[in-house]
Amino acid sequence: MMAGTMDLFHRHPDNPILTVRALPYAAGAVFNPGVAEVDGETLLLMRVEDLGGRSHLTCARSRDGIGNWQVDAAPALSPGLKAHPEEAWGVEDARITRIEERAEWVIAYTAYSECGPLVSLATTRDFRSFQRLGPALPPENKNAALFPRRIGGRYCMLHRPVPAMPGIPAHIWISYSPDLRAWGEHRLLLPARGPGFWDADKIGIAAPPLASPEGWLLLYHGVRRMGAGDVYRLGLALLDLDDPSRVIRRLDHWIIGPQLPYERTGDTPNVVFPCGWILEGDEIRLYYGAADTCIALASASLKKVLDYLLNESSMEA
Ligand code: BMA
Repeated sequence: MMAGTMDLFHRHPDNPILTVRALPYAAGAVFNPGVAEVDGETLLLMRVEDLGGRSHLTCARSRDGIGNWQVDAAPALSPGLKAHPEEAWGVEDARITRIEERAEWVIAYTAYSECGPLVSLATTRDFRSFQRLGPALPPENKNAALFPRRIGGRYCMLHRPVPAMPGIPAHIWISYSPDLRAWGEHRLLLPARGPGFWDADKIGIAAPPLASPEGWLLLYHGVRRMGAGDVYRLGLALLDLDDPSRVIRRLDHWIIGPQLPYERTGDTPNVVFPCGWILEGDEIRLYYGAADTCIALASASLKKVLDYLLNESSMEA
C-alpha cells in the first residue's frame, strides 16, 4: 500500500452512525444508503432488510448528517405492488442523482425480480412521493447510477451487467438515453481486473459520478473472492468530462477496505459498500453500508483525492 492512501478518507468517530435501533419499526438491518441534500438536511435513502428477508427503502433525515436521525415511520419504496412484479424479492441499494434541469432527483435502484436483480429508476421532487419509471435494464444487472447532467444531449448511466458465462468477471458499463426510458449505445467502461488484483472478480459503481475540475470522479467497489468469502473494497477512477466513456485515470490499489469491527463483522463480513456521497465546499461526505448491517460515514478533501488520483495513478487510458 502506498504511503498516504489510508489518510485520504477519515472515518467518523461516532461510527456506525446509524443502526437498525434508530428505526421506529422492527427490521433486521439498515445499510447501503443513497444520499441527497434536501431542505438543508442530509437525507439517506436506506436499504432496510425486513424480518422476512426482503429489502425496502426508507428515508432518514439529519441536520448535521451525523446524528439525531429522524427515520420515516413508513418505507419510501416497498416491494409488493401488483404493477411492479419485478420487485418481487425486494428493492435495494438506491443511488440518488439530482438532475437540476428536471428539478428532481432520479433514483437508480436494484429491483430484485424472480429472474434476478435488474436496474429500475424512480423520480422524486420531495422524498415524500415517488414516481416509478420501471425497469431500465433487464437482469442480471445492478449497481446503477446516473450522471447529474446530460452530456451531448443524452442522459448517461453507469451499471454492472453480469455475464452469463461462468468465470467471466462483471465490469462497469456506460449507457445513454434521450429520455431516461430507452437506454442504448451500451459500452464497456471499466473492467474488473481479474486474477491478482483487489478488484478481480466484480466491480460496481459506488456513488454517482461527481463533477470535478479534473473530470468525473468515480468511486467504485471491487470484489475479490478469498478463501473465507468475498472482500468488498473501494477504488477511484476519473472520466473525461465531455466524453465519460473515456477513462483518464484509475488507481491500481484500493483506498478504503474493511478494517474496523463494524466493517469486518455482520450479516455479510468484510464489506464497505457506499451508494452515495455529498460535497460541501471541499469536503466529501461518504456514507456507506458496513457488513450489510449498519451505516457509517467517512470524509475526505476533494482536492486531496484528486491530487492523489492524478499523481499516484499507474494506469493512464
Ligand atoms: C452486493 C449487493 C449489496 C451488498 C453486497 C455485499 O451484491 O447485494 O447490496 O451489500 O453484495 O453483500
